[in-house]
Amino acid sequence: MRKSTKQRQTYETSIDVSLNLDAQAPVSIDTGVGFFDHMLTLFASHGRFSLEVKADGDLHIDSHHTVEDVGIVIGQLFKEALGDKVGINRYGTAYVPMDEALGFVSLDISGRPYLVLDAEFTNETLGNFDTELVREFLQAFMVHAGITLHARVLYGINTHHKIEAIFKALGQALSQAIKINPEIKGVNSTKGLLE
Ligand SMILES: [Mn+2]
Repeated sequence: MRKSTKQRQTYETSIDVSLNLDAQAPVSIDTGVGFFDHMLTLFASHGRFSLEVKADGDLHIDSHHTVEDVGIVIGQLFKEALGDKVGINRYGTAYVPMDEALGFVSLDISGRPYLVLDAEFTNETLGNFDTELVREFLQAFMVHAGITLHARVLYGINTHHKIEAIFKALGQALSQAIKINPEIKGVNSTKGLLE
């Protein structure tokens, strides 16, 4: 089974995460940041993987440390659960419409972290979630997972819809990329290694 679990404790956050790439349940998210919980739930359910997150962060400051640190741990768990990456598709791409907004994600589980994010949000906050933390989450996740990640909101009006489209697209692209493909012998690289 491709699964991994981790507890991480700092002076800013205390985080407990379990990931199973080969199960679709349970998905249970509790970070104290409602909108972020909503996004991670969509991320996991569209990604078709099981994800349990319990985070206690310094929300009396703001949601920055909590969102960033959860991104770090989820990224680490993906890297660990994927192991040597033998047989996985490696690439995934998804367009996701959410009413008037259209989100796009294309990614490569390459071992080379790189983020391209092209998105603008009108609302600075959604509940106690700062919308600039979308970048912080993606940055933390892709660095620690070793993923080349391109994310874009092509158009849209409503900030909630725009961010939701990105997280659903991220889940769907990941679900393709992590899938074991019987046609792929070894790792999907002419180099023979995905670090
Ligand atoms: Mn929603």
